[in-house]
Amino acid sequence: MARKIVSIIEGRAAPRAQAGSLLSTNPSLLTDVVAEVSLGSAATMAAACAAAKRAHPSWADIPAPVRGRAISAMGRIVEANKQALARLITRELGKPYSEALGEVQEIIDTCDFFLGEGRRLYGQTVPSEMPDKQLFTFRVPVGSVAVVTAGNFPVAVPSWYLVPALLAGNTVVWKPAEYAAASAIALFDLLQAAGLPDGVLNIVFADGTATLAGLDQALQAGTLDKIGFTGSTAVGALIGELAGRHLQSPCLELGGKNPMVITPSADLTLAADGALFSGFGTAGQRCTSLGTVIVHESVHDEFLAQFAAAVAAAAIGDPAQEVVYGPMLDQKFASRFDEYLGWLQPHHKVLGSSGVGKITAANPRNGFVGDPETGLFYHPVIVDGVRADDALFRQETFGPIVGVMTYKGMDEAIALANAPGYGLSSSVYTNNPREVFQFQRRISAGMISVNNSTSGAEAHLPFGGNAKSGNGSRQSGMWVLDQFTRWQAMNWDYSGHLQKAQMDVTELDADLHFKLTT
Ligand code: UN1
Repeated sequence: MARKIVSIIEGRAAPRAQAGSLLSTNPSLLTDVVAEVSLGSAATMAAACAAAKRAHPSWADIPAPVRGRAISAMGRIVEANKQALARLITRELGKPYSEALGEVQEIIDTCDFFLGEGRRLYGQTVPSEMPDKQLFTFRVPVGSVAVVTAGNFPVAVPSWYLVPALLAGNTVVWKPAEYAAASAIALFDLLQAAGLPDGVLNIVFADGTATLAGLDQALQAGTLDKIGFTGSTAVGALIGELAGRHLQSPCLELGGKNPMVITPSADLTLAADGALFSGFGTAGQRCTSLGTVIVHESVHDEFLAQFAAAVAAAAIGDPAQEVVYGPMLDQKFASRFDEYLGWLQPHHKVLGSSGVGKITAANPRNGFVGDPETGLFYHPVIVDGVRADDALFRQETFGPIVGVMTYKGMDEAIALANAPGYGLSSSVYTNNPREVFQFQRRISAGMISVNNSTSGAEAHLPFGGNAKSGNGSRQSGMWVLDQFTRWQAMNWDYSGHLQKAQMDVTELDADLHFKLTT
């Protein structure tokens, strides 16, 4: 049964269908409509930001340890609903159920980390250069925050923003992906159940154009203090430009073309396993998905044979069953993936499946789990012989496709790994410690895996990228607090007279020409 979903501002449902509506469908069973979503307009977005701004002072006044208790409750409430939420993610986005459970666990982990932060949120006491004077620092909330997220991690990645933002005393407007609306409203309901006052967390459903226009209106009205965005590099640049005009620095988590370098000393079976998981898990639709394998020429043939065999044998299909991956998230990703397949060239050798493109009765996949005709299922594609000037090498290809190329020396491998100009995740397979640190020092990525896949970041390490992958902002753990708080410095002079810094400082009489006489 399709749930009817509307934006919720200040605890009240926004008027229905201000800007039309859309259906969120099950990508493995397209006849199954999961939700009917009323879309808001730019005015809806702007109204939500104004509501968040109004709610901010009283939320910031609630002591941080009390806000931490709310985060604790969120974690327990999500935990008690783990299976139900995971089932909904599998139905709405086609993520295999075991992965969906992992995704929900990532929210719980995030809450577990930040509930304690409510009793820390440390500032410092700092000695003054004057007597009878003290210096302090405080972390103060930024204010009202808009969080715009993608649907490939429909609840975990949003929680990386929502949980620390709320804990730190900010109020939030969340704009989830429209095609993930049912999962989003479920998380919203679970977080609300922790007792958040009206207006502290608001949710808006809107298309990209209305969202950008609404953010612009809110920035101009002074009701929006920070934007968090996870999505494409192109939209990230638009948001960065908009925020920059108002002297704000957004938190941007964008795309990736994540490399995996495999050196001669690597365990090739381990590398093939890692490449399968990071290349094809979530049908290659993670920001951290493997883009290109850069394998030393001496082990290329052996690695490729193992990788191709693993991919050919992988179970693909019904995400409610034990599969490596299910359908594409939504028709728009399926259509784009069809375009990426157009980048295949005669010099490429394609491996990994019994066909290329959409899996159908006429273009079957050996061992497919379920009925491919009901959904948006695609063959996995390994492309060997990728060259540095191929579009497939240079650009993100959100979907089940992995390029393979060779290198001769480590300098060349690292140059190729950096060449596409992204910088999110990366991986190196080696048993040579020297190579690990060579790679670590020179790779442009924000995240490095050693003998592990490019995916699978833990919820308390800094997550984020550089260059086309982001503006250097980091989420997760203590690092994300720098996104949602600002440092405030205070000095308190209780000497009773004006003491001028730098000028009235006591000087000790040092003999700088002193030499030992030996
Ligand atoms: C994303 O793709 O936006 O590291 C996030 C991982 C997950 C998160 C990915 N824990 O693959």
